[in-house]
Amino acid sequence: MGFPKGFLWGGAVAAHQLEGGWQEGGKGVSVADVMTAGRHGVPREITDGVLPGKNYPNHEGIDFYHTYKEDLAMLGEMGFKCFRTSIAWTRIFPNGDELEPNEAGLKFYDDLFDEMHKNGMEPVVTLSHFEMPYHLVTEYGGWRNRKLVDMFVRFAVTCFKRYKDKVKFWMTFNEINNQREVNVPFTAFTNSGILYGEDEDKYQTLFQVAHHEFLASAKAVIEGHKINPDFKIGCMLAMGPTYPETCRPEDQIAALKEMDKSYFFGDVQARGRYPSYILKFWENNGYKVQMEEGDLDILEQGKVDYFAFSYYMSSATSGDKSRFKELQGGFATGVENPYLKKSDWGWPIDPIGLRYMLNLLQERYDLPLMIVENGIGLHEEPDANGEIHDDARIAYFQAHIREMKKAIDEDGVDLWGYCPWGPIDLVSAGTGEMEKRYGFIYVDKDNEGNGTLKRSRKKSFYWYKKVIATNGEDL
Ligand code: BGP
Repeated sequence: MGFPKGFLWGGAVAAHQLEGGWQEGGKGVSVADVMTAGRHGVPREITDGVLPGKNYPNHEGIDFYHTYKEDLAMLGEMGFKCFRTSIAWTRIFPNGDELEPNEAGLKFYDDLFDEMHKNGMEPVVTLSHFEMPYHLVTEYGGWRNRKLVDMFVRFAVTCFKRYKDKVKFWMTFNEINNQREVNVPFTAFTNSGILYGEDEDKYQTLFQVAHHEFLASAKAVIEGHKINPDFKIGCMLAMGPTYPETCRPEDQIAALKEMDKSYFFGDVQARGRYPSYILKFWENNGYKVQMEEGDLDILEQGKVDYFAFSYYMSSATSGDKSRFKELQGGFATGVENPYLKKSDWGWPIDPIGLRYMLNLLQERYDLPLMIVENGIGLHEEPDANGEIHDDARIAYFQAHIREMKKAIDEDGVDLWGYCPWGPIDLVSAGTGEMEKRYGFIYVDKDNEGNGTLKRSRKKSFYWYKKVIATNGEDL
């Protein structure tokens, strides 16, 4: 009973949110490098290239590019069994359209993966985590352009071949469904390198972009398995249940339709075909997705081996749209759930929603699952003794891990691992702040970029260490 032997306890980060070294080792400019720091409630600005006098937090990150040895040693001290990070596409192909990779970039990840193994961690690697070469945006129009499929596959195959004996767990695109709200420029830009035009039919573009990404992902899965049949290559979606506001049947249908917007991406990647509800939606609304002969076979052959997802919150909806409000810091609309408390950034906290989500995914896909992000962003300052007593974080994780355990013990869910987001404080993807802290390890740096970058262990560091040591028994 409890967590299975070999359960992958770890943590998750993304290259652009912590590495820094944005111009080192031959790295090219990525989309993350042209986004300024925002603030809670103030979106990040996407600039046309890198402009002088602006604050670009991802340029330095937390300097992990130079400090990864010390940082991995600290995470190793907590007993991490795995570590999820991404490969910055721009370190390997600085512009994205080169035919030959950049050796210095490849070498950096060789060393990084070696260091993880040295510290007892299995690398869990995302190929595209909210970043791509900026050149592919300016020259090709981002994922609107089918040419990106082959460029991504070249990038993927280069990584698969180089790291085939060092990395077993892969993911193609981070939160591929986190662009379904076409009114949020940030997610469309980071995931697809596109900014929608004023008069553009955004859904038409979104579906075409998604088709290209599905193809790229499926081709990567097919090629990856040829390179190493033991690879486990997963999809990665942002998932959280949408509850109906009441038991009115209209609310139930609204909730179901809302969930379909996310399932759509998982259905294609895990079931290998476009689901009937989306084909009908296209037909009814006159959307035409351009496909070439053989595309559908590629999707079918390139099904993923496991389903990875991030879980931060649930949401709620109603059949009556007049009840909708802007929620979660402007990132979503829906109705308030009066049963849940919220984080400082307005994200509802719902541990039971995680158990519910695990069940929904297990039933729908019947694949092994991996929680590759979960956590709470908090405002934190060291006290007079330089200590951080992050009891709210401990309480958050205790509650979520308890529900994971029920999903395993009582519901029969096949869960491979758990990677809390940002085990070391890093740059927030949504706001670009340092102030939205997720870590077990504190990093001395503020929103303006001031600070010594010194690392220190928070109270939760010792707590999570104990959780891992007891395989989730002592919470
Ligand atoms: C997910 C992203 C991560 C991460 C996390 C927390 O959507 O995959 O990159 O940043 O959200 O979000 P934020 O950093 O905006 O608090």
